[in-house]
Amino acid sequence: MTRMEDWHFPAAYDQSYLPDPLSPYWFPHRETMDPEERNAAVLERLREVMEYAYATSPFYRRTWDAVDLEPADITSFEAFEQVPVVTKDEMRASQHDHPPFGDYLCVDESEIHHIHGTSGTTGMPTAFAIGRRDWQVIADNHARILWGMGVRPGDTVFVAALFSLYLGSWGALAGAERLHCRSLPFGAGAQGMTARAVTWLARTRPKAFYATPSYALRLAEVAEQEKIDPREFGLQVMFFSGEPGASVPTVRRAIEDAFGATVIDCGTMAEMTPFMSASATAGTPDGMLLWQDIVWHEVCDPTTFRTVPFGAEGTPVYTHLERTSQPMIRLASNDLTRWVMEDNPCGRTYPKLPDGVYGRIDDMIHIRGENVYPTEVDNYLRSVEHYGGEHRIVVRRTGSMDEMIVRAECTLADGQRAEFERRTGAGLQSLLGVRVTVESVDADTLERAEHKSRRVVDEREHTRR
Ligand code: 8LE
Repeated sequence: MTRMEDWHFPAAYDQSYLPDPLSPYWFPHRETMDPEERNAAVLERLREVMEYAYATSPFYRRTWDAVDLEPADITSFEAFEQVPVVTKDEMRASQHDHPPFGDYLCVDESEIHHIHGTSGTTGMPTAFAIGRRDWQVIADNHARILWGMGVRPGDTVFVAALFSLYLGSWGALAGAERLHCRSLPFGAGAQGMTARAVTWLARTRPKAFYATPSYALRLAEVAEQEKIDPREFGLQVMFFSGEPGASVPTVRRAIEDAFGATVIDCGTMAEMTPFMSASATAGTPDGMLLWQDIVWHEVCDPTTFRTVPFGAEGTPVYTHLERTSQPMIRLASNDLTRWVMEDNPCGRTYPKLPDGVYGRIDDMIHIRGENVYPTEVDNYLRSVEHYGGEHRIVVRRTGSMDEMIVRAECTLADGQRAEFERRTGAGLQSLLGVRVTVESVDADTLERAEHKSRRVVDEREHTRR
């Protein structure tokens, strides 16, 4: 085995390194090696990361002592799958008892370089503390993944996401900077900013663009209102994280058609930064590859947290291989996906999520014995003629019956919508297996998301978990 490029724990990358300009890979060996050989190296690394966490974190020590587990026991992936998963509630409890960063910080507070967090709109926010050296490693990892998307030194990268507690924008920026790009940290979310983004995109004609998928669609609408064709921005690569969309077929097509660019899906969770470790590439633009030598991604049964076979559906569970500050070891995502192992056209030997991450387990709507993913409704509506681009899903109980109402924007005049409502309702019903009442509203009347969309209004809250 040739040595895996810069494979150490703690990780440290040569800050002057850039690949051969003609190589599609940042680290040719790490990316294309025999996956069994890579897995063997990862298994050793998992033990190393666990030894580090056991020595530096009362949180992990407590959790593992309780089940009689020691890092040295991790001699197989089967053993690793028995390591208890970490939940968001446990992290919140740890931060409550050991404010502000919890007793899984693992580095001295003087090492902290950035503090981020959850938006905290529901419940207590979680604080993310990232060490100085880790930040550099994150930048290296993201630069490597951006290289895989076809972004090169000197390219302009336009970041159109919130610069605040949200890690998405900062992570994309750190990668672009390390890749020696021209970074344009435009941001998002302030009054009038979307119209200004249109102006700046038209003036600077960036090669690459980062946002949430919802926001890209919003931007396309605003550009059209400003009488500018988004194709004039000249974007070539648009990469997205934060929510399902880039792998939802009709959403992906709508973005591709509006901007004329390649759409790349990426993203795990903010806690898992380098969150771009699940990402498509220029040569394999569909779905997301799991860059297993950066973060170890498992797709697991959501009750036993054992991995499911390739081909099956499950929930992602993530483990950092290179973080020393707040390393996550088997973090449960509560998301849903399906994974496969096949030959990737780009030559990388990573497993793949062919349909991306299609939703969160707790966002799934349980109605009359059926499970409905909000993304299925989104995907369907975008294929319907005269759909106005935004909708809400309302679930309510009338008497003993649950009913689902889809409030959908329609571009037809008021008197001509009965057929749209009937046809769309019938289409949704045959797709989802539940009766759906469609109520149309005027186009451009429902609020658009500047960050992540929240379209479900469940009025039966007591029946949800
Ligand atoms: C489907 C990954 C990042 C920084 O962009 C982010 O949004 O992190 P955050 O705020 O911790 O939210 C993580 C959750 O967003 C995931 O658990 C998943 O439900 C959703 N998510 C993020 N990226 C994607 C995604 N869902 N596809 C994605 N590409």
